[in-house]
Amino acid sequence: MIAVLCGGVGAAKMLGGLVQVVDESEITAIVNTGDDTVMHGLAICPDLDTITYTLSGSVNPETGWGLTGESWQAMGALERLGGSDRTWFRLGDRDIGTHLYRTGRLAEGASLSEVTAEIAAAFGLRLALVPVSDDPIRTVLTLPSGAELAFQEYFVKLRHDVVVESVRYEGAARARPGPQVIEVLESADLVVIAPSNPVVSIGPILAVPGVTAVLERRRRDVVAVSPIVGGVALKGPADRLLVELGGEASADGVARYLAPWIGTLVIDELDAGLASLVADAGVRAVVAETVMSTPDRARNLAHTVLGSLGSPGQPRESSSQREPG
Ligand code: FO1
Repeated sequence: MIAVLCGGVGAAKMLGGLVQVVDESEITAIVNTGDDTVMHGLAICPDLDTITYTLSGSVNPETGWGLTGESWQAMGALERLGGSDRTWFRLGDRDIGTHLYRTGRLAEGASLSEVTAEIAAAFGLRLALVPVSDDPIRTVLTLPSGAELAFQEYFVKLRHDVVVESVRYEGAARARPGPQVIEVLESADLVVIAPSNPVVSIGPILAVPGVTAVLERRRRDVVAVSPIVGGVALKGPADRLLVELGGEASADGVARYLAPWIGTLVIDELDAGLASLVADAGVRAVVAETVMSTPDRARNLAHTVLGSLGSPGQPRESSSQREPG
């Protein structure tokens, strides 16, 4: 069984590659909920939905989130009533159906894990899609002025075009891991950290009590894919956030950021020259084509990730691998 720690778009593509090479039922996706929000009273879980829509073939290919072939009647009606202050976060008519269902089921007393499994099944998914916690976690970004932004205000309303001084994951310290999370991390043959933003997508997962303890223990079985290629994030603000929070926007910067919890980092061919710096961080570097611009490339990357720990019985450590400290 393979456990995958997931954010949104990059993780959805990675999962799309993995399901081409292993049976979908062998995969558990443990998903960030720090981006979750309530808009107009509706419970919205962008990363869970992005994965559901992508794997079911119904994601909007232009945005990577939301549904394909959407209409926007509800947003138009809302705009007439409340103006753009109410419609900066765009909810398509069909997408709203998902949020109505989730909100209704949560109000009936179902847990987020239960509702997520129901939605995933309705979209035909066979993998286990699990929120990292059923308790609310909210990523909050603090600006140099001291002002605080909820994640979607930062990401969508301000188009992540502001300098961030610090990030916190509200609620994470007291959040209980989702029902299967720790057990899956303990028993998985391999734990994959998808090429998602290390700060705002993977960070909230790592902040849930119990998660890092398992990863530290199982570090040699944990492989991450760098979301930074050639010094830039393929999507979103990962490059700027890493720098703003005192790290570096590079494959080796990702290695140093994740070093306590990963034994291997898959880095892009463009960054092959950084492999020794990754090794200096105590992380084994595997060089591959990591940009998943087509389903074939996602499948190839999945092969690399699955093969990165070597075959059973084979030594896992290459000469460039060093344990930290
Ligand atoms: N991203 C945007 O850039 N603009 C939007 O209006 C927007 C709406 C939206 C609605 C539902 C949903 O599930 C995702 C949505 N996203 C939107 C994407 C979302 O903000 C990000 O993909 C993630 O939170 C970051 O992983």
